[in-house]
Amino acid sequence: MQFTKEYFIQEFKKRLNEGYAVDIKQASNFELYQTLASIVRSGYNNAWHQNIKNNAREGNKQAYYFSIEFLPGRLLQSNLLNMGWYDTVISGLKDLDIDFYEVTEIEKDMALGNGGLGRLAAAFMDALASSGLPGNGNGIRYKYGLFKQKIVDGYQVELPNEWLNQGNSWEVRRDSKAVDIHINATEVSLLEKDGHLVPVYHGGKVIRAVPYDVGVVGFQNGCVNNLRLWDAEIPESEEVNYRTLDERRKIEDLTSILYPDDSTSEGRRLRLLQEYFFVSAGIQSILKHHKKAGHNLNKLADYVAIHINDTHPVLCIPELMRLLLDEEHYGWDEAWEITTQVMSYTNHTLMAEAMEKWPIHYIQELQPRIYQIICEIERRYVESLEKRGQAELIPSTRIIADNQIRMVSLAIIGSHSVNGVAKLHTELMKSQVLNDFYRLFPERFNNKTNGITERRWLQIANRELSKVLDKTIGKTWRYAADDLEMLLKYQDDEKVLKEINHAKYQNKVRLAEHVKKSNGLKISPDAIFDVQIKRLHEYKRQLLNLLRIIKLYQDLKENPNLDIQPRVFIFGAKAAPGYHEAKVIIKCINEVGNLINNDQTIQDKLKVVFIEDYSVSLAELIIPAADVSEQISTATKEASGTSNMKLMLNGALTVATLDGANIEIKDQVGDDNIFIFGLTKDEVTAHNQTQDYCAWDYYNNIPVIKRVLDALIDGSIPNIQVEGRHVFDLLTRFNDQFFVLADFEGYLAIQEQVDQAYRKPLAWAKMSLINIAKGGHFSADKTVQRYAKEIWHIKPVVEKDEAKYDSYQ
Ligand code: CJB
Repeated sequence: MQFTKEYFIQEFKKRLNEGYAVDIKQASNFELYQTLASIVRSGYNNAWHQNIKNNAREGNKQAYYFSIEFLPGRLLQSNLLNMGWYDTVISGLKDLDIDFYEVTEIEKDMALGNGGLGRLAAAFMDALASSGLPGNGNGIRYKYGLFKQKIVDGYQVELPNEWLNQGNSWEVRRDSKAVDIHINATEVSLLEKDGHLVPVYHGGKVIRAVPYDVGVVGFQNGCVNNLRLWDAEIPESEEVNYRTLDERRKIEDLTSILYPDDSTSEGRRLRLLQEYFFVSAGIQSILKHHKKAGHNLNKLADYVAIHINDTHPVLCIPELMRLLLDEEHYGWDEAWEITTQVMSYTNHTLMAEAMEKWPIHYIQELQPRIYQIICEIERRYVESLEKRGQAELIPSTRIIADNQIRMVSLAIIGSHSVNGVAKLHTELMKSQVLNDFYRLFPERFNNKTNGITERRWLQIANRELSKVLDKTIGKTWRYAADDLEMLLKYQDDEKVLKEINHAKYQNKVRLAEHVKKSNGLKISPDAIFDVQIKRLHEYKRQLLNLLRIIKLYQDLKENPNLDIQPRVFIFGAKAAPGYHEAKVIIKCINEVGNLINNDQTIQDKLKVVFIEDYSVSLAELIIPAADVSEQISTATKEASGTSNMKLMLNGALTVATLDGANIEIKDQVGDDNIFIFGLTKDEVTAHNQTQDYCAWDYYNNIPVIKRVLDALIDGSIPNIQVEGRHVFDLLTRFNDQFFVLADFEGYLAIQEQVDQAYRKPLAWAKMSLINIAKGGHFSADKTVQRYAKEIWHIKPVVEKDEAKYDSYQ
């Protein structure tokens, strides 16, 4: 049946009455939201079901993306858009006198991730379905999502984010697909059974993993994939082994928190258990499915590709080996062949401290059989290098060293593909950090530059600009992001440029209204909106931005008539709860903001806004309103970045170091349409090699640096006695690990160029237009299509066919 407005209205009224026994006028936004979500779900359930059946019937090879984080944000609008129902629903609700956008605000963000890594995983889910590719997610259904951030007296305070309190409209619990996982055995012995030696676990306990599936709706193609998130429960048969509340709570804890406190050994063990839990559950369920479809496990790689997103799911490798060896009785060589054909791995960071290493005894305690298998992988690996005459590469690449398991080594040794997430990142992987592996397995290494979903970031988040695009270049860009390039023809068209500026202005007004409500601060949409939104990390250098703000403030105090473009500095950032330095920086940003925002003498030329509780939904509000995008990490440190792509797509101009995907953005838009500064990767590498960097020299010899740094400790910024000193020490006594001072003058100079450029609205709009036009280059659809073709070898199973979601029951 055709999904018409009349049909929708009738169905909406009916379901609202059935579900809540209320009239529209009395219904709460929550009731309206639930009713709407139920209609949307019914609209894609059939396609979802058919998709699962088709894949099984046709024996389509499927990819399984294993990730400890998924950060989809809200799903109502994107599902509606992808189903092609968006306009019909908005118009229907309008007839019912319901404000659609107000209703969407009720939905809690699905925030099962910290930042870029989790958001990328969610973007890939959307892009896979939208490309008609059979690709599924496998992760954890955390009871508490990423913590809720409050700013109290300038400090970050973390509160639990109980996102499931009112249920999750998009999930379906699938009891029949539950699997059991044995952990904490004290001993493994071998027993003969049916002619095979079978390991028997002594001691320990069994946990039940219950999947909650979320349908991932493709863009107007009828393809609905599966995001499977696992919850931990106590199996009935095991109840007696969990007698105390404490023992029961341990199982609840397993899937409670996204990132357990890793400053304690208990927290670290819990994290490892989480990793094994979702890996084992996922692999067991894949094998079950494969066998149920009647396929032979020898042919697993013809039907299944398993992707290891960063090192957190690396236990996939020994777990698949375990199941093939112990349950399916394969010999080692065959099992290893199958495993390496199936597994592929993405590296997302080269920061040494982020490379997971687990103490041997943690893994032994968790699952002694897994430890045995890792030891055997290691033994055979070392032996193979000795045989190949490459024994010199053993120490740097082996899996077990210093009583620790190096997860990166296990990932690379056990996978057929290893990729980085931007050209520079992959080059650094190959030439520096993982060079010894590259020498051993050059054919495994490849690059897959990250991507973003234009649908969410442009079509949904930036309706003003979308309208301008529709009017100017037609609507094909909504289906094929590369068509945004058609905009280039209009780069000198004054009318179009003015419309782009006007759309931006409207988005700025919207953000300003939010800031008034959330921060009680009035900001002018005429000022430059200068945005830095990302996790708070020293290498991302929010501090560099802050030092410049202090410098501008000092200049204005000296000369209140200084001719600068008014600027609003907008930050959104969460610090890891245990990352002290990052929290200190948040405090400093907020106190500098307090000082500046309350100083009448600078005539509103500067404002500093820290938007608390940064999230995907807030990003949807902030990004369309940004004029300037701050991508200022120390070269070599940011693997890729993805906010850089979202911001350019929305017409913000990028101030960037030559790091991560900034380089590819520059290659796309050209040197004239981006503001580049700072040390290059070679300069950073040279400093690191020669250890010649001396931060004190910058402090002592460059007056502007001395003046700014002194402000941190001389009381001129109130309320940061401790934190200001801490930051001062980081930048001087601890020798400024991220070269903030080395890049400071270059940063000031480039920002001066930004200031000048903003004075010419049409020239600015032209640069903005070029960025928008080139934004399609970073479509996640294209990225996953490359993964599909070059790594997973999966093919589209659904072609574009808008009618499919219209078969509404
Ligand atoms: N990244 O968000 C995370 N978490 C990690 O633990 C490691 C890396 C980020 O991944 C993004 C997606 O690939 C990258 O764009 C970003 O540069 C990286 O920091």
